[in-house]
Amino acid sequence: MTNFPIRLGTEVADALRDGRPVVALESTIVSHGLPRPDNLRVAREIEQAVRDAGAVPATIGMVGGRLVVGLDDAELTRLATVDEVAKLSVRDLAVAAAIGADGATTVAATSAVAAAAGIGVFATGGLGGVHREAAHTFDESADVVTLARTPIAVVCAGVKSILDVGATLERLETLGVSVVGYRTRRFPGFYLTDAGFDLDWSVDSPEQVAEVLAARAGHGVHGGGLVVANPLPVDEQLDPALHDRTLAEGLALLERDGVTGKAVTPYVLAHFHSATEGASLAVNVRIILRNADLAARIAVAAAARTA
Ligand code: PSU
Ligand code: MN
Repeated sequence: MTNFPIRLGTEVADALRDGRPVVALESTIVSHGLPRPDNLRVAREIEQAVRDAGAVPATIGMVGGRLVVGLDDAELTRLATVDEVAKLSVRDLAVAAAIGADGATTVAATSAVAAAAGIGVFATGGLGGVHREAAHTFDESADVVTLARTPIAVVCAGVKSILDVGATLERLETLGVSVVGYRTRRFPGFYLTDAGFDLDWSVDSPEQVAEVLAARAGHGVHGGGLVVANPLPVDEQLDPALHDRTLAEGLALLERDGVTGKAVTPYVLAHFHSATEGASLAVNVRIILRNADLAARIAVAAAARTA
């Protein structure tokens, strides 16, 4: 079976071999989270933000059944523009590989694949989590349970504000996922600077995050993930009134159209992007670029410790 091994992009393979900083990036944001044609441009900008901060970007996805860590530009373009790109969580990876599918990896799948490839830092927009109707629907993103067992630092602007943020934080606590605020003791709400929940811990610098990662490796106790919650500055967030209105509409449409399963998140995000006439898209892009920059600086600090 030639399809099964993970293929490392050349630049990523070289960097990992030499102990240079690498940042994993997901592809579901590109294929399902951002509207075309902005998605491809933004995917390239995210990679550039990682490079500008001194690390090598490794965008992860599946092309023709082959898992790739460090998609090249043609592969990135394919995942951004082809219609038949599956949204792949961890459970989908082997099936999609066997079938020879094209697929984009979620936070869960990207984390698992990145860790398997030896990458310790990952940047995304907002984590998946517990959905608001989860008490009835049981809809909780596999991002949560995967982070419980995957040793990776994920830089994000909290969890998506379309979710039940409090319930998600409780689940992260139960499952033993570490959560630190980056220069804040308040958990961010993705489009919004503050989701309304306190955090126990705050870190001040990329070096301090690298210190946390080194301490965990040194203790050998904790095999799970570290969430580094990086809020947008208040003056860059989506207008809270517009946010709340759009979210209420989006949730009502979800109900009306009977959307369930993995279609839920892309559906609500697409509603935001069209209903806010691009305002949420601009905010979403800023979130990802800021997280890519911070993740790269963390990877640089972590690589400097081991050099
Ligand atoms: N963050 C974004 N945009 C996205 C996502 C996260 O800014 O599109 C994606 C991630 O890939 C995340 C997924 O893992 O949404 C969560 O989907 P679900 O709720 O079906 O697990
Ligand atoms: Mn779900």
